Amino acid sequence: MALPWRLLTAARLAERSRGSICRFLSTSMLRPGKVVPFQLSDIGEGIRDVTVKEWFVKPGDQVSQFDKICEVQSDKASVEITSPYDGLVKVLHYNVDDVAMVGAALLDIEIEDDSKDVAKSSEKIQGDRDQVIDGSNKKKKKNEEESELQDNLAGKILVTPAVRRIAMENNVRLKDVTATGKDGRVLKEDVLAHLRKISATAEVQAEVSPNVMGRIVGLKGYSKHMWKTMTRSLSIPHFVYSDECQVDRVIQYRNEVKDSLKDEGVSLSLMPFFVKAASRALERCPELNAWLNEEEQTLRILDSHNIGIAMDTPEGLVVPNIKNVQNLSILAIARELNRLQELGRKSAIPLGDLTDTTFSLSNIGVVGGTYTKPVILPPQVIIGAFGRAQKVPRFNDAGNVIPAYVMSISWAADHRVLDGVTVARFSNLWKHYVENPMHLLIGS
Ligand code: CAO
Repeated sequence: MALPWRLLTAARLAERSRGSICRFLSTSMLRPGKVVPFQLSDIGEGIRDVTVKEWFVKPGDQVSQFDKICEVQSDKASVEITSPYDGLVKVLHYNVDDVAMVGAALLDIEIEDDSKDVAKSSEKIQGDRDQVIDGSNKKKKKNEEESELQDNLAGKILVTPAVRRIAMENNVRLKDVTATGKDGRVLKEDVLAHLRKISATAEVQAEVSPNVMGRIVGLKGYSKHMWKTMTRSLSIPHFVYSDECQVDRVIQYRNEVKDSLKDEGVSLSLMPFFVKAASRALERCPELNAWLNEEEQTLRILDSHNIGIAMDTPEGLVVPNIKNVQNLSILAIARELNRLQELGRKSAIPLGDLTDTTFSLSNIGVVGGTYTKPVILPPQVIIGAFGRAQKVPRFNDAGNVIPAYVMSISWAADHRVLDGVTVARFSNLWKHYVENPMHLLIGS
C-alpha cells in the first residue's frame, strides 16, 4: 500500500536518520567520548571574522588543554588559538586561508570528559555554527544537511518528497526558501522562485563583466582593515603638500655603515633616517603628532612619537608602528623596523605593534614611482609618503650642472585642524634633517 506523502517522508527520514546514527555509533565505538565543536570565541576589538593562517594539528592528533591549535589573522593582528580541552582532533572545519566567523566551530574535538555540561554547550555551539555556516564549504555542508534533516524530522520544514528532490538537485537549502504554502509548506513554486532569485543575482554579477572570466575574491585580513580605514578617511579634507629632497648625504652615510651593521645582523635602509627626521621635526611641531576627536572637536597632542610605517606584506597593506621614536637612535629604529618587516613577511604582526600609532610614513619609492598622494589614517592628522630617490641633474651654487639624488616627499594633512603653512614648516624641518643627517646622530 502506498503511504501518504507525510508518512513516506517521515519513514525515509527516519531511515536516513537511523543510518547516520549507526555511522555515528560505529565511529564512536572506536573511541569513547563526546565530539564537541570548538567555537572561535570573540577576540574583541569588534573583530567578526578571521583568516586561518596555519593549523598546528590535524585530524587524529591528541591535544591537551592549552596546546596550540592554529594561528588566525584578523584585520588587525594575528592570534594563536589554544585548545580548551584534552582530547582527540576529529575534524578541521576550515582550510588554510579560509575565513572563519567568530562564533563558528573551528574544529571538532573528541573530549575525554563527556559530562552533561559539555554536551549541552556542544549542542549550543552546534546551533550557533549552523547559523553561520556557508553552504559553499563542502565540509560544513554535511553539517547543514544533518541540521536540515533534524528540522525535517522535527516537522519544521513542510515539503513533499518531489519538492525536496528538486531542491536537492539544485543545491538549494530548504531553510533558505521563502515558503508560501499552507502552514509554511515549501511549494515547488517557492523553490523555483528561489532559483530565479539566485540566477538573477548571478546575472547582475555577469552584467558587470559580460565577456570576462574571473573569480571573486573576498576581502580579508589586512585588506579588510584597509577598507574600513580608507572609507573613514574619505570624510577628511586632505591638504597635500609636496617637495623634493636631496638624499645624497644620507645615502652616502648609509653606504658607509651598512656593511658593518649587516655583520651585526642589522639591515640599514634609508627608512630609519626618514623616521628619525620626522620625530625631530615633530619635536618642533607637536600639534602634528596628534589624534583628532571629531565629535568633541578636540586635538589630543601626544608625547610619544609612535611612527607608523606603511608596509607591503603578503596579506596586503599594514601599518605597524615604531614606538617612542623620540628616544631611539637610528640603529635602534633600524632594529625595530627589521623586526616588524620580519613579522610582516609572516603576516604575524601582533596587535601591540599595530595600535597607538600617532603619525605615519609610507615609502612607496622602494617599489618605484616619483609622486604619490598619501591618505590620512584617522584619528591621526598627517601622513607622509616618499617616491623613489633618483639620480637627476641639478645646478650647484656655482651654476654648474651636477648629478644629485633627489626624492619627492608628499604630506597629506587634515585641513580641518592643520593649515598649509604649518605643514610647509614641518616639511622644511624634515627635509633639513634628511639633507643633513649628521644632526640626526646627535642625541638619542
Ligand atoms: N628610493 C630608492 N631606494 C629606496 C627607497 C627610495 N625611496 N627606499 C628604500 N630604498 C632602497 C633601500 O635603501 C634598499 O636598498 P638596498 O637594496 O641597497 O639595501 C632597498 O630599497 C630595499 O629596502 P627595504 O625593503 O629594506 O625597504 P625600506 O626599509 O626602505 O622600507 C618598508 C621598508 C616597510 C617601508 C618597505 O619594505 C615597504 O613595504 N614599502 C611599501 C610601502 C607601501 O606599501 N606604501 C603604500 C601605502 S598606500 O597603499
